[in-house]
Amino acid sequence: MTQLFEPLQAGQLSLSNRVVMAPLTRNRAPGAMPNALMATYYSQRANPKDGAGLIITEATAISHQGQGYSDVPGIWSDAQVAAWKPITESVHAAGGKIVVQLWHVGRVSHVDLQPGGQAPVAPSAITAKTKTVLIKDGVPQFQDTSAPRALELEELPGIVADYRRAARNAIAAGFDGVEVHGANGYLLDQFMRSGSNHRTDAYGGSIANRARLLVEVMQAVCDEIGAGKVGLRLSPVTPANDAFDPQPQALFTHVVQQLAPLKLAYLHFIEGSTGGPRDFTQGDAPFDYAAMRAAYRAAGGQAAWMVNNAYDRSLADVALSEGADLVAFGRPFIANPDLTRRLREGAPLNAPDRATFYGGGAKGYIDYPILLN
Ligand code: 8OZ
Repeated sequence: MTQLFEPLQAGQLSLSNRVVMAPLTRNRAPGAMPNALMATYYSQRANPKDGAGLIITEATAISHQGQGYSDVPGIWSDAQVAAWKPITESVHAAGGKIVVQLWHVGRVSHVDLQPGGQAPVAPSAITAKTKTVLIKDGVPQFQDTSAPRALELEELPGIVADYRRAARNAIAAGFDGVEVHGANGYLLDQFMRSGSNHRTDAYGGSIANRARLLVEVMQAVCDEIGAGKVGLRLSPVTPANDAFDPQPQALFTHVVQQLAPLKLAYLHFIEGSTGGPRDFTQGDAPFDYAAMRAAYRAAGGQAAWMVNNAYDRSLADVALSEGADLVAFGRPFIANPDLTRRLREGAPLNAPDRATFYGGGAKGYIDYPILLN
């Protein structure tokens, strides 16, 4: 028997089913301002029976400095809080639950997107071998990221404070909670992994030092809004955005053990390479997700365990039977607002159109059909 369509209490989040809409960058928020099109998009996917038990928004910048792509939304200003409100209201009116993903891109940015055209910031001044998306004259273009500068030790409390403010803003905007983006080679992941962190202060070197910023951010966010409204996304072995560490098992075991006392709502793992092979490994040995979860539970961690990456119905059922609590679906939710119904009924899925993933308007965004009758 599958549990996929049964309710779950994850911290303070009361979810009507275990199908989660994964965070998906769509680049339809010019000026970093949430808008009415986004309200339609999210509320289409919020039906408690046919849609997501939980919606995680697209990655949303906690500060102007945290921006790395054209037309992604932010949640640092009062105007942005006001603009998110109709979105959370329409999701709630449809019966859904929604958390906002809090994002600082670190070095995955471009001077054109930074305040005053300055260099992006990073743990160390090492350029990421990756691309960002700049939209010029309405056309998305992949462009090399700019050379970053290393953050000063004195600047790190300000980064933590930016996460804290974003969490406070999220609650003011009507979100049910937040997910901290600790994955995919962005700032917090850059600090955790030795490929991007060559610091010699208390935030570099040992695993405990490299995990320090993430742990401080999680504590601050939990302190601000309550841990039962907080989730975290991690991607232990992804190579996304030039992320690399030779010992991911030891690193992420330490991270989850540090988080165990916090009483988070959920932990969210991208298994393998983001949007790519599930069996991708990096570092010293194949990654053992079950061992990491066992270490977290042994340390007293009670958060719901969310899994992601290339799941379908049968893989989801296996994961739930083996101890996962929630399954996040990304690309299938782009093309199927009623994904949960389709999974339940074994109905065919609409195929997503890659050409409209990043940027544009209603096309490929709010026009995917739901099943009739
Ligand atoms: C795709 C394009 C741009 C950003 C991530 C926020 O990978 C992203 C992202 C994905 O987490």
